[in-house]
Amino acid sequence: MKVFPIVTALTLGVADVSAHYIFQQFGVGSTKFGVFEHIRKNNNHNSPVTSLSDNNLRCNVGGASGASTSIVNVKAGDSVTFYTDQAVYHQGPISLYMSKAPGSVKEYDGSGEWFKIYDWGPTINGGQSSWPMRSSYQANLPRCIPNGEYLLRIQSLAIHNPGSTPQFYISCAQINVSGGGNSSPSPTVKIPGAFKATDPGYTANIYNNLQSYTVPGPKVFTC
Ligand SMILES: *[C@@H]1O[C@H](CO)[C@@H](O)[C@H](O)[C@H]1NC(C)=O
Ligand SMILES: [Cu+2]
Repeated sequence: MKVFPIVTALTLGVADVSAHYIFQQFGVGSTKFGVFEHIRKNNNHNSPVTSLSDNNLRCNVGGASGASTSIVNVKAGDSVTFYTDQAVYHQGPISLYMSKAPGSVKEYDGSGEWFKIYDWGPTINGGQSSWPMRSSYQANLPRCIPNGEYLLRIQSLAIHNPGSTPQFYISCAQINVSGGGNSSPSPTVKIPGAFKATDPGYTANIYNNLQSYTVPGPKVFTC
């Protein structure tokens, strides 16, 4: 959490206080779409989600449905990008997950199975770690996933305060995949449920001679 001095908070105005970075724009190939055009809008000023049993871990607070969020057509294998309003400034891993909607993704609450398609972890050198803190995160969708509507979820797990509860910063995009294959992506997990308080990548002290790091959650699915 970033603590603003009172004067700053008053100057910004209560309605606009947004203390944290948020993944608010989606892109496909070289096209960058509008703010919250294909990403479900949160309603919590993007304070982090911190409970490992909170359904808001799926698509953030306010993101349980996407009735007013557009769906973007993509091809399996396409390059996709999440853009933030300001660069990520808390250390920790960034991951991408997908979950296929049983019907229209606009109504899907993310209660089904999720698989992971990408991790951005640290670079570790001599006990020191550096983390991928950027304003955009680009990856390619797997080519073999079944066609259909999906939630595509990005997660920044902030572990910058060892000894304090880690924080999740999350957004979900609504995508419609075509040109895919017949794979059954695995392993799958439920969210919440995928992250445990005992995960080494959740409890790690990143400042204390870090030698290795395992990003929490399932293994990344590859075709
Ligand atoms: C998803 O893509 C398929 C194949 O292009 C198309 O037929 C269908 O209408 C699309 N669905 C939505 C919700 O855009
Ligand atoms: Cu913070």
